[in-house]
Parts: sequence; C-alpha cells; structure tokens
Amino acid sequence: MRELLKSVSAADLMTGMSSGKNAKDMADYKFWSTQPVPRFDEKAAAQEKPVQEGPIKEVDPDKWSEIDLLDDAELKEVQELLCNHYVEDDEAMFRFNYLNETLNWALKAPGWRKSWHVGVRATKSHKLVAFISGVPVRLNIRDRLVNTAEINFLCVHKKLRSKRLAPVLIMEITRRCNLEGIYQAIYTAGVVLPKPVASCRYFHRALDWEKLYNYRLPERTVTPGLRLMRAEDADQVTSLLERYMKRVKMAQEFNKEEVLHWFLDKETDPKSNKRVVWTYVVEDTNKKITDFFSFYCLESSVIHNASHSSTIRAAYLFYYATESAFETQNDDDEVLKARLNLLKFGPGDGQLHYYLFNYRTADLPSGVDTKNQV
Ligand code: MYA
Repeated sequence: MRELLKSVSAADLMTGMSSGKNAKDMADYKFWSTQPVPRFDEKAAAQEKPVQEGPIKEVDPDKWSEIDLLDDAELKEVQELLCNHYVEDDEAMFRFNYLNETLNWALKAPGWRKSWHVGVRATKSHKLVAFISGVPVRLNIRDRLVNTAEINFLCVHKKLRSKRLAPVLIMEITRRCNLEGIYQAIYTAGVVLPKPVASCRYFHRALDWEKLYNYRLPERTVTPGLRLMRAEDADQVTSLLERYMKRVKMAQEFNKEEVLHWFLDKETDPKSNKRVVWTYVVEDTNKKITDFFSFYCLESSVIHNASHSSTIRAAYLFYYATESAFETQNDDDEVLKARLNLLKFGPGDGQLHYYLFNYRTADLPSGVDTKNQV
C-alpha cells in the first residue's frame, strides 16, 4: 500500500495526469467539473498559496422556503406574488387575482402537505420571488388508478423571468413528490409544452354587464328541487359523481371528504364576495339527488386601465353530474356546442392544455371544452 501511495505524487494528483488508470482531464468529467469538489488542475494556486480551507461553494440555506399556508402572513406573501406576477391573457389586459380563500381551497385539499408548497426567497430581503405547489390527486386514467400530484401556481417574479428558474422549481417539486413516493403528476397550462394529453377552449358568457343587459338571467330558476348543496348530501353527490365520471377517460377520483372540501364552502355565506365555490343539487320527490353542478369564482385584475373597475369576477364551471330525465342522450360535440350557443356562451381565444408527467396514454378526446366561464 505504501508503495502505491509513493508512486502517486501529490503533484500528479493535482494535474490528474497520472493519478491512476481512471483519471481524465478535468474537462472530460462532464458532471464532476460542475460540482463543488477540488479540481485536478488547481496546481499553481496550491503550490504558491496555502490551501484555503473550508467549503468551496456557499450554499444559501434561505433560497428554498417551504411556505406555511396556516400562517396568515405567509399566505399573504403567496397571494401578493400571484396577484402581481401570475397568469395574464395574451394581450396582458387581465391577470388572475386569487384571494386568500381561493388559495386555501386550492392548496389545502385533503392530504395536502407543506413540503409541496415551495417558495424561493431573495437572499438578502427574504422576499418571496417564486412559487410552485402540488396537492395529491388520485387520477383515473382509462382503467388505471394513478396516485399523482396536481402541480399548480408555478410563478416567477417578473424581474427574474427567463433565467431558467422555472425548470429549477419543477425539478425541486419533482424531487419532493418522489420523496413521498409520487412519480406521476397532472398539470394544465395555457402554453403549449411537450405534449398535451388533451386541449380545451374556454367558452365565455357575460353576465351583469350593463351594456349587455339583454343577457340578464331570470330572477327565478325553473328546475323543481334545485337548491344549494348541504353537508348531508355528500354521500349521494360522491356516488353520483363517481358514476358520471366513468364516462370520461381521465378524471380525478373523489371520496366523501374530498367532496365536502371541493364542493361545500362551509365558512362563507353564499352571497359573500369571499365565497369560493357554489354547488347546486337537484333533489327529486324521493329525496334522491339526480343532478348537481358547481362553479367557482375567480377574480382577475384589469391591468393598466384606469377607466375600468380594477377587478372582474368570473364564475368557472367546475364539476357536474346528471342522471335525471334531461340527462344528455347525445353528448357529442355538435349538440354540446349548440347548447352552449343557445345559452349565449361564445368561444374565447384562450385554450387550456392538460399534461401528464411521467405517464404515457393515448390522446384523450377533448370534446367540447370543459372549462366554461361566465
Ligand atoms: S401553469 C401557470 C404558469 N404560470 C404562469 O404562467 C405565471 C406567469 N409566468 C411565470 O411566472 C413564468 O413565465 C413561468 C416560466 C414560471 C411560467 N409550465 O424560468 P424560465 C418552460 C411548465 O427561464 P420564465 C402551472 O402553474 C419553458 O418552456 N414549463 O422561464 C402548471 C422553458 O423550458 P424549455 C413552462 O418565463 C405548472 C422554461 O420553462 C411553463 O422565467 C406545471 C423556461 O424557464 C409552464 N407554464 O418562467 C409545471 N412556462 O427550454 C410542470 C414556461 O424546455 C410540472 N415553461 O422550453 C411538471 C410535474 C412536476 C412534478 C412531478 C412529480 C412526479
């Protein structure tokens, strides 16, 4: 052993030229040349100056920040980041403005984990400058049930754009999902990425808009048995939704706890501006729930336009299911489009693409768009 050590001099080790069979030029170590380890070619410095002892690269422990959404101050930081930097339309006229209540609803779904609420903070100011999140979702894809993370709210501060921070966030959330044994994910985006499994167009309908008062709806509904969903409806709604969702090739699976979370807004009055989700059921005379539909409210700020009110509130069609007499006999695209037309919905120019991560399946029929906005 001593012989072997003697035959490899310190100088040899520094140049890497004859330090054993496996040594290569530093540049040929494609991976190791990027890592914080001493280099073979640090020769001159090592001979002239004493070695500077200690870490090679200062890793900033503050860079990653798990966001505690139970802490109102941290929730506010996420809300403010998104309010100023999240998704805008192509003309930069509107930007989504998620309220705290909506973030709590979207990010604290049953099974949520703090470790999947990931922020990046500026080194000195500790200001939150980027965010990405995941919540667990059981996803039926054709005949398989896949445990996934639904990734959402990827956001980078406008001043830090185009610096490849988004890939770093995506890799970090992937690592954190893998740590919990989750290897697949679902996400949506307005941009085209490799490669959508389905794509949908938004349909819009203006309401409560003075200029378009002809679009006003009647004061009363005509469907007998239509009422707001209550907690005691959860069992029936869960099984109705499960049966209805068998019709589609890819859908989230909901248990009762998830139905209560996603469809019932226990805390907020139905007429309150802070309310997130509304669910209506149709109950027949035998107390059977034959239909339900739900929608959530999402505000957008009007950007750079002093003459308009600063926010627009829109309702987004969420989940629905029907087994009643007016159940659609014919679900094909043309019938659905005609119906939307009749109800004064029009196609918008925005599309939403659906993606799966680390899962291959044949393209899903998109049908008519599932995201309808009023
Ligand atoms: S969708 C909402 C996305 N957020 C916004 O649109 C808010 C406003 N925009 C921004 O904050 C930034 O522009 C973002 C990009 C953060 C979007 N999804 O850092 P960069 C690729 C995925 O230099 P920036 C939502 O939240 C782009 O193609 N990738 O760019 C779901 C390029 O890659 P490549 C995107 O503009 C998110 C690279 O990033 C998106 O500063 C699902 C450039 O990086 C996008 N929306 O920042 C995430 N936009 O070179 C994926 C751009 O290849 C999750 N890029 O073209 C995957 C599953 C992970 C978990 C797996 C678990 C197992």
